Amino acid sequence: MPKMPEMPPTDEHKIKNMPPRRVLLLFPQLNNLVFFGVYEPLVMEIFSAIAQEEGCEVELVDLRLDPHGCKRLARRGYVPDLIALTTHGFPEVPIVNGCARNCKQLWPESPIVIGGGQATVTPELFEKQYIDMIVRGPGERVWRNLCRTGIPRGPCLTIEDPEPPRVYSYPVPDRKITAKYRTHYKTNIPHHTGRAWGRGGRTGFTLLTQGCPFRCSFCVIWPANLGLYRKRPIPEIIADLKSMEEDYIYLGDDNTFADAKFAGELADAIGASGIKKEISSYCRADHICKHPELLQKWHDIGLRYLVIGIEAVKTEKLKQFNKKTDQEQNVNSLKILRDIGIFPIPHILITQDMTAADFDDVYRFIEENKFEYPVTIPLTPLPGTADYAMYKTQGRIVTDKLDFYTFMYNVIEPTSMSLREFDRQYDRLIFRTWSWSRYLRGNCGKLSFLGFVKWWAFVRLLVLQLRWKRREIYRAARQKTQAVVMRPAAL
Ligand code: B12
Ligand code: SF4
Repeated sequence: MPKMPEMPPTDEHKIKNMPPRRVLLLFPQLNNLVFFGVYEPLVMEIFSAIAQEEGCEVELVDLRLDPHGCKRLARRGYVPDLIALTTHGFPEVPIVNGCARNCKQLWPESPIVIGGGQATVTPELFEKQYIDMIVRGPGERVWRNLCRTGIPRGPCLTIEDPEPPRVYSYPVPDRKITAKYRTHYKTNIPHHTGRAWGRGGRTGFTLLTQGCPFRCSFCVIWPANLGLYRKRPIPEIIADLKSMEEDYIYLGDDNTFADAKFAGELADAIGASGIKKEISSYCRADHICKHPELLQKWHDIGLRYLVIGIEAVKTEKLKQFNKKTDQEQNVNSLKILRDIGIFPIPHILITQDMTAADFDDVYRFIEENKFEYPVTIPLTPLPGTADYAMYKTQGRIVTDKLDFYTFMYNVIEPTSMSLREFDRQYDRLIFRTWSWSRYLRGNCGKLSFLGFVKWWAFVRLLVLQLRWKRREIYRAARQKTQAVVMRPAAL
């Protein structure tokens, strides 16, 4: 893997009195039924701050909100010296490729660099004829260098930072650059009270750490971050939180509380700084069990919602996932959170070896724990994960079409029922989860009537859309079976 390109130091850049580079930052559209919300393009806000420190002029287009932004800039005569694009996930690969293609049409001489989790795990899927550089793994240092040097001419290079710093440090994200879009950064999914999250749904977004020290078999986070786990300096986080005008903050970390000492010191610093926000984040069940006092401390500074990777309701399954938790911890962690006053948002994986009785077990778990926001996710083998390699070898992947890798479709052949029956079981689970019966028996926790009605309508619309799109998966499955049947005949 080539290292970062050599660069002149900033001073030399200044001595040569080079004009500041015009840098264009692009956040792509996302490929999904858009329901979650639109969050600020954090990585591009960070890169804007870095580019400005390096003396560049920055333009940012959030293509989710302004799909024609690039064309408009080009019409005005704007020509960037460097274009940076992030990649989000697997389903966004064709979108990012399309974006690079459009940019090359508008600005044939402007080099394009892409980076992010998907560029890290599958750089080969990006169209190198339109892209000048692919950056794998942590990008804040590489980006600073590119702002100083630009991109060398020649074929597309795939590079990574050879020695990512152990500390994840960068300037305060530049939220002035996204001020024009700011009121659109919102959470759409229904709140348990029925009201919008924060003020009118408005949501601020940041991260405290990058990556994860664990190695779960289904998870793309560790491969997407080259196995690293890095923490931001506490004073930088405080400055970042202070720069956000929203009352509701989503901490998108994958494993926010993995280092209890760091998380405790951070909570103290947030408390001392007088920051008052309503916070949601992620945590492992075992961390909650080991450090209930830490979660209490975070509750005191505003933590109200916590996604827990429950993943399975049996320890045996958790072992298969290499999750390094057990069912007792799952149950205990939920009790601890309830006692503190934090809403648990369980994420439960629906695996393709499940029988009808297993679906019932998952539903029973949801009922017993009276969840307001249970999330059941069909296990989706993302390229880069251990599970993907396993299912690929077993020949059980039904479709490679990226649109179906959004954690909402079943793309693996089930072992104990047909694909259609598996989907029926899955839909039944969702309908039971959001049923009047669960609500009226008082098993939806603190979900208000309005909140319930919103969820009820929301999931039914969702399932309708899913059913419409699944027809394509069934077609792919049929073709796969026919191909298998045909093969011996052709021999
Ligand atoms: C924030 C987020 C979102 C936001 C959208 C993004 C946004 N800003 O609005 C929301 C919450 C809406 C969202 C939704 C979804 N998301 Co999302 N999301 C994330 C999350 C938590 C953080 C990404 C992020 O912004 N990080 C902040 C930046 C600063 O960090 P970074 O991207 O790692 O960047 C560093 C490097 O990668 C690199 N880098 C990044 N870009 C670039 C660009 C260049 C040019 C360079 C040089 C370097 C570089 O440098 C940076 C600094 O070191 C990730 C998980 C994760 N931790 O990565 C999942 C993640 C990307 N999401 C994922 C998924 C599946 C989804 C959903 C489909 C889930 C669902 N079923 O609803 C939806 C679909 C969206 C929709 N249409 O509704 C998956 C993607 C998996 C995959 N590989 O396909 C991830 C990885 C989560 C996971 N656990 O698997 N998501
Ligand atoms: S599932 Fe959670 S704990 Fe496991 S590797 Fe992914 S982020 Fe880490």
